[in-house]
Amino acid sequence: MNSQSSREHSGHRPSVWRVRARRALAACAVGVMAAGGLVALSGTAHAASTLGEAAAERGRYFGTAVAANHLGESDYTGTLNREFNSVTPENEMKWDALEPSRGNFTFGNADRIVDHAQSRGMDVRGHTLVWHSQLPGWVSGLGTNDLRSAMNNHITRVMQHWSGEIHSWDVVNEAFQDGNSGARRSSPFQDRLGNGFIEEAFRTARAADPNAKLCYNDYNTDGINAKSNAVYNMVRDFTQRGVPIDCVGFQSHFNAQSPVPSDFQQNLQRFADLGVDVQITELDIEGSGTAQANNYRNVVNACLAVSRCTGITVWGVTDKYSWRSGGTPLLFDGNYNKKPAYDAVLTALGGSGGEDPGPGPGPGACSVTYEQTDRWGDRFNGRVTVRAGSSAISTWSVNVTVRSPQKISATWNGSPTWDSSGNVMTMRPSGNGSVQAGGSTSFGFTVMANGEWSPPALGSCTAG
Ligand code: 9MR
Repeated sequence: MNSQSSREHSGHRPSVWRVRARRALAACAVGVMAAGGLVALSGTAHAASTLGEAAAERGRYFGTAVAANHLGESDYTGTLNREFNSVTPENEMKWDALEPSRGNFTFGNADRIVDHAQSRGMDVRGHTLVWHSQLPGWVSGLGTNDLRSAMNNHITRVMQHWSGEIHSWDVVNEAFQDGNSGARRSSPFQDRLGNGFIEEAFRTARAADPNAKLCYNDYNTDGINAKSNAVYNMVRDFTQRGVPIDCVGFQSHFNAQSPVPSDFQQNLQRFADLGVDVQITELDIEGSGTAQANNYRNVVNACLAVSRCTGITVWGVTDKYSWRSGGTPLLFDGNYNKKPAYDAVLTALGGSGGEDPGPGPGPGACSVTYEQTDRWGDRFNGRVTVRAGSSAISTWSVNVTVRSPQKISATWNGSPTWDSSGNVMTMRPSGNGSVQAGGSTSFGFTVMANGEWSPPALGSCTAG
């Protein structure tokens, strides 16, 4: 069924704008808290405790690939709704799903995902319009003129169906060969329409939905190599000639054979320097435990270090449904438990814990939580909340360790001393340090990043 007209008349308008407005308000609230300096908090401090919320506080989205047939599973949807603020349909927007025979469009499964996302205020990435894979046989069988018109018709019909509702579209996917040649991949589009098919697809896409960001998306382009050089040269050529392109997607499927490259950040940055946004679009990393967590942390830190890296999407909610069936590459295990990689990502984003702090520490003890309250181009503010347990404490101390070359340039609401390296600050109360049972107090500080944006490490709280 062609549901285009029903959708166009259903009054759907872009969720994107609502999301933007909400994020602006949230950022503003954080700024006001920070500007107020200060404060003895009572009750529990609020740190971003989900991936989406933490990423939003860093001006980015955190998304996941979603499969429509899992939306009825409560753990799946519960995790999706709680943690993520962007979705990419994993297969439902591919050519074989949307136009299985010429001119017959089937939008139903993809609509379910878009509707779900909109009802929760999530962004949607569109994936993907022109790709050699999951391409129905009827397309491969067309001659040159027919193929050109089928490609442009497909782009136009699909983009207009969700006009204004898709944050970014992967207009062309995986058009370059694997390996080291930097050459184009053979496909019906490449073989019949020649090198110009990518440019033509982007021009058609811009006309079809001027509100969508238009991305080129590929894999094994995450580091600097012959393939990413070829994509880079194409994007540079497009930007020089005014061919419409807004973003480049780096799929970031990593495993032992294809590890996170050490020049990942440098590669993202060189594309960003061309004047396009960069996005991490299909992140998954095989492995487990600390090693996997460290790899995820490196990827998040690379994105955070590049101001035009606008968001990260992991390629699935849970290991249970990953396309890498044996690889446990995602942030939630098969039972939807958070993995160490989850904690690493949340912490790298400046979030905290993710867990309810619960009833708090016992008598005569205290606990601490950290949150980033603001960030500028060269520095960020952090706040540590000290919470008393089930009895009052008369004083407290906490170690805060920043990572060189970071330096703490200012503090408030506490009396600091430093170790000889200058990286470990011991904070004690500046006056009366008593905190009533179950109550809390907080201190704050400014960290000059000097290029290093990881959050400080907190020692445990010592009560007096
Ligand atoms: O995750 C997708 C899997 O369910 C499909 O069977 C597969 C078919 O090609 O595509 C997977 O997603 C791919 C994505 O669309 C493009 N980049 C590589 C992804 C993993 O193969």
